[in-house]
Amino acid sequence: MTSDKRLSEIRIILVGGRDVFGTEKSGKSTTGNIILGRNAFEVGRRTARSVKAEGEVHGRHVTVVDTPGWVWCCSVENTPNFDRLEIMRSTTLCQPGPHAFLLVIPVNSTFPHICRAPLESQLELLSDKIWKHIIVLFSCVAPLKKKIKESQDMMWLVGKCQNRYHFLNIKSCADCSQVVTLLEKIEEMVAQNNGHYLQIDKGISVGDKQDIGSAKANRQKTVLQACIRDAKQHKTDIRIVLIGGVQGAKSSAGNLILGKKVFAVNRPKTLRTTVCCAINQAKVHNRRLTVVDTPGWYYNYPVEKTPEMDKLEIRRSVHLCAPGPHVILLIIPILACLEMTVHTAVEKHMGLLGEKVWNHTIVLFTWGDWLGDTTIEERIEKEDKHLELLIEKCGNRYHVFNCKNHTDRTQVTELLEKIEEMMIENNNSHYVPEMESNPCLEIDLMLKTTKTNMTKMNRQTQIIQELLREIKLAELRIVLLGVEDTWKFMAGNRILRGESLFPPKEVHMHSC
Ligand SMILES: Nc1nc2c(ncn2[C@@H]2O[C@H](COP(=O)(O)OP(=O)(O)OP(=O)(O)O)[C@@H](O)[C@H]2O)c(=O)[nH]1
Ligand SMILES: [Mg+2]
Repeated sequence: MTSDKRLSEIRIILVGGRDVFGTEKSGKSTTGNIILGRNAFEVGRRTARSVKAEGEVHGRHVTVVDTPGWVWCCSVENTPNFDRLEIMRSTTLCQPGPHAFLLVIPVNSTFPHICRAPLESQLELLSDKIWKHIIVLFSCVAPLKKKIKESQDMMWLVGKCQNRYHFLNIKSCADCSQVVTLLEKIEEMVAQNNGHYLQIDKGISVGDKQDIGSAKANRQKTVLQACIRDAKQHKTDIRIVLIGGVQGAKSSAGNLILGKKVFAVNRPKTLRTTVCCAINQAKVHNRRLTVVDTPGWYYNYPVEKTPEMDKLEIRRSVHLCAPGPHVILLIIPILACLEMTVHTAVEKHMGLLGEKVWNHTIVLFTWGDWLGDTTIEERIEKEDKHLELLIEKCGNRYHVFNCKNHTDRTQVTELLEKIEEMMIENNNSHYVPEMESNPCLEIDLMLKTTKTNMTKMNRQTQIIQELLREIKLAELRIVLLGVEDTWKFMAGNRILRGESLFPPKEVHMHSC
């Protein structure tokens, strides 16, 4: 590379998502540390805010900004506001503008087709001209060019960036040459952009962060006042119902509360794990705890679209712990975004239990590790007003769980204290289930009908399978029909991931 392309100063923003059910991190902070040649960014926990670090690197002054990762398959609209704002704030940390965005992806991860549109929405939120300034950085332990070439989606991504990519061996911090080559690739890209860095017009001012402070203080005060009240009075028997959307960590929270793995989490090859209510008990901190786990609903589904069986199960949950639960824990994963449709779905599904349920409900935020160094109060402030309204509906009661951390039992004791305070506010009364119709009888009837239908369906599947076995096709084109995109996407993905009985050799998915 010619010396006239060399820059005295380089400003870089690291961006990328997280695969929540797979490898998790993309490796942005590690990448930043390798570029700067020192431990400038914390790698032990999630990066929840944009952070800047700088240093002299191979004769250039290099500024690196690390940013929070979004969930790869979530578009901007489904990303919590706090994360969105922090990603946008990254640009204000490298004024007058970044020369390069490094889109960090672990080379071993899959980047499925469904992540394309979310990725575009996330990046284009920063600027519609951003693609001219991106280099795909494959974090790896060995360059795997073949792997990229084999993946249509990776090739699409590299193509979007005009074939700019770089392999960074994250296990080889001592190898300076890989950083020098990366800096040269950035300089090459800047030269192609006529020496320009990216001028951002959509960024937010750093000052935005300041108004978080006072609101946070107010909220913490309310929580503190509630905590002081009667904190020493322990109840001996507490009945708990867990309720919330699918994959929100209901079962994980149940296991954390009971201190043992009794509810199933992550059943392989299923879209959701808990399909009917389950009940378990344990003695915890001198209290006898009964926990009922329930099937979840799909987050933005109106209650009318939730299967009748699930609705009955949700209603049955409060009957399972007779005479009624002391608390309903409404599970909200921190990585979810609570906008209008989701909010309505929560209210309507909670409504299945009756109007009085709110007096006995505590919001339990799960995925506490997603907070990084931020607090839940900061995030509530930045989130859509619907989340605030929902918490208000629950008498401003909320708590945070990191279900991955089983050693920190204080998160459970603090929750139990909050439950006991709420019980005192409710004059020690538990929630009394509405008795007009008995969901248990309704479920019995439904099960009988379902059994007959299943027998019919199994026979039909058998016939189709036999037919397919006889006709050997080189190519198989399938049209998925149905009302809801989510279901079709899920079914499509299962087929494309090779979970079907007859996976075609080469697969393409088109949406109409
Ligand atoms: N990082 C992180 N992952 C979590 C946490 N809690 C749960 N998970 C993961 O989230 C996924 C779903 O957890 P579950 O407890 O099965 O969630 P659920 O709401 O019971 O799911 P369904 O029964 O399928 O509706 C699992 O892969 C868990 O390992 C958490 O606090 N942090
Ligand atoms: Mg579950």
